[in-house]
Order: sequence, then structure tokens, then C-alpha cells
Amino acid sequence: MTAPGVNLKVNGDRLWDSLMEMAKVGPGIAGGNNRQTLTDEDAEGRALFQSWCDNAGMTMGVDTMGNMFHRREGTDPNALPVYVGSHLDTQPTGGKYDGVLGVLAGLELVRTLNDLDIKTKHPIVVTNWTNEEGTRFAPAMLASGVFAGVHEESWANAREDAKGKTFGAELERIGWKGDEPVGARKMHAFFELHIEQGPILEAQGKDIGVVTHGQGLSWTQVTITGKDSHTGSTPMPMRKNAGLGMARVLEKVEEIALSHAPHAVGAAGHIDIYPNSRNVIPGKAVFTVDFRSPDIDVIADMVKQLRAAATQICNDMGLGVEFEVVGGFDPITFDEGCVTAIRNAAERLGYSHMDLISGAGHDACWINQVAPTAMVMCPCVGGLSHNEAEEISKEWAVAGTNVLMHAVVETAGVEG
Ligand code: HGY
Ligand code: MN
Ligand code: MN
Repeated sequence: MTAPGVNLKVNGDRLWDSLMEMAKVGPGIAGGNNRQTLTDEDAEGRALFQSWCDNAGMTMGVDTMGNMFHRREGTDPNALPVYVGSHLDTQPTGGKYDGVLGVLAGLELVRTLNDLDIKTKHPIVVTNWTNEEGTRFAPAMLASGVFAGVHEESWANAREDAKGKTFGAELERIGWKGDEPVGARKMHAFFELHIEQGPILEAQGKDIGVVTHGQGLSWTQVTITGKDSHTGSTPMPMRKNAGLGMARVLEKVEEIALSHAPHAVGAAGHIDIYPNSRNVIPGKAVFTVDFRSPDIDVIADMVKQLRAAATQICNDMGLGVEFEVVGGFDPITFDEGCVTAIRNAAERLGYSHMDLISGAGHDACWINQVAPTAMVMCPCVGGLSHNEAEEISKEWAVAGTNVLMHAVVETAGVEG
């Protein structure tokens, strides 16, 4: 398909205004967002996005996992659409741009094509994937995973949050369970714009990341059991301290990840201690170890080391230990054709760019299994994300959206 002219640019002010407007929905306590999936705030954000897409003349479809699809017709209604999008749900202490930039950049490119009355052969569909973050209902990228056939829909609907509410019940409650069979839609290609969530692009002075690969991820939930007892009257040698056991295992997690430096990372972001009372020795600790690497063998070795070390530590301390895999995906390679469309767009538009491996997981990682897929990234200040202080510049947002638009339009084919 012929490439669009370099003058095809988005309306940066309108894009930024939409980002700031969406940021008002589900505000955090420190300038970011707390718009967790399937909450009333998520429902409010969905409704706002839907109203903008309606105003842009798009028609909406929603599948049984709540994934939202807004279609701009092409000149060939039978051509498979080019999909573009990301996610509107946020971490509890999330930023204003993680996921949201990718969804609203998709809307902005449609608004721009409307302004210029540019028609494409293939339809374009702007997408909001449900529960990308996996913070309320593990695992991450849940709904795009069901769409790609990685997870069973019934299993996904049964996932529970910390209060025992299920994904399925909450999706019904907020009124966003659609009637389209999830995964029925077929795609010509899928593109996702996302902030890098790491420091590389900013440190290298690059405006655009051409994402060629995504590192793999493994989430192991560890449950350590000891014995609740009095912190004052229980002699030290008699204690079965699950909290201490967890602390020793977490030290090992750091050592294991560093043993595979520099291309491996590890930490535990989710930690629950029971009964979590100031004068009770914790009888139970539940935590999720997040290991990542571009190399699948490294991930497997880190998980193996974790299980061996945690078992040894708990045996030595007279504690029980159980392991459960609660999330994960293999390292991925994005589609060569889509990656080239992104790289050519950055080149054509004169943006500094570099190839990049995504450190974070994204819906594109699953959609890559069912359609030609690639990602564009823009820098974020200090590489900070999953923090309310997450920041990007308007220039970075506009550059990323222009590259996204060019890649999408070239792939969808300009008509007339
Ligand atoms: O966990 C991730 O990498 C993504 O931010 N959900
Ligand atoms: Mn994200
Ligand atoms: Mn995120």
C-alpha cells in the first residue's frame, strides 16, 4: 500500500485535551489515576470514550468480555479491518497515559482522517481491551488473552478480586458485558501505541520506539504457612513466622534476577500478610513473584531457582509452602511487516527512533498470536510508570500518534 504524505499529522491539542479529560475520570490521590477495571470509574471512562467515538461517526460493538470495538468504515466493507488500541483501565496508583494514550491516539487518528475526508480501503477499528492491568483480577491482559484463545472465557469470568467478587459478575454489574462472541472478530493487522514505561528512549534521546519484541513474564503466587502466635510471649525458637519466611524468599528473588543480569528482572509487587495484626506472629504470607526476560530459558531457570530456594527456606524454618502459576506469557516477536510500517513511518516523519524490546506486557503481546501485530512506543519522563507521577510530553504523545496513524493508514490503504 502507498504511504501517506508527510503532511498527514494529527491535531495535537485535541489529543492532549482528550487525555486530560479522560484523566479526570477515576482520579488518584497524587495527580494520576485509580480507574481499576470493572469499577464504576471504569464504566464512566468507557461511556466517555464511547461518546467521543459516536461523535466521530464510528459504530460500536462489545464482546462478552467487555472489549470495546469502534469501527470507521472503509471503502471495501468486506476487507478485514485494521485494529488499533490499548486499554483504559489503570493501576490503583496509575498514571494518566499507560494504556490511555494508545486508545485515545486511535480515536485521534480517526478524527484526523474525518477532518481531511481521507478514506481507507480497509475499515479501521479503535479498541479498548478489558482488564489489561490484571491488578484487580489476575492475570494481566485477561480479556485480550481470551480474545486470542489463550484463556478459557469461563475461567476468566470466575477470576476473583481481593473481596471475592468475580470478573463476570462485575462486568454484568457495570453493564458492559456485550453480546459479540469474544474472539470472533478477524483482523487484517493490529497496532498499539504505548508509553515505554522504562528509561531507554529518554536516555537515548529518541522520540519513537519501534518495538520488535516483547519480553516474557511469569507470575508465581507463593503461599507460606506458619502459626499465628503472640509476639510477646512466644519464645523465639518456638515461632513459625511466615512473614520472616517471606522476607528471606524475597531476598532470594532479588539474587535470582541479578544472577541473570542484565536481561532479567524480578520482584514481588503483591504481598498479603495474615492476620496483619501488630502483636501477632504472621501465620500466613501470600505474595506473587514477577519474573521477566526476553529469553524463555532464563524465565524457566528463575522460576526453578525460586521454587528450590523457597522450599529449602521453609523446610529449614518448619514452614509450609505452596506455589501457583497465576499468569505468564512467552517472549514474543512482532510481525516484520507491521514493524517495518512503523519504522518507515518514523523515518518518513523525521522522528528519531530506535528498535526496542518491550519490558512491560501489553494486549498486543496476545493479539500477536491471532493477527499481524506491532507496537510504537514513546518515552516517559524518567522511565517512570505504574506511579501517579507518570509523565510524558505533548510532543512525545503527538509524535507517537503520528507514527501510529501513518502505519495504520499505510496498512489500511488510502483510497481516492
Ligand atoms: O504487567 C505488565 O507488564 C502490564 O503493565 N500489565
Ligand atoms: Mn499498559
Ligand atoms: Mn500498566
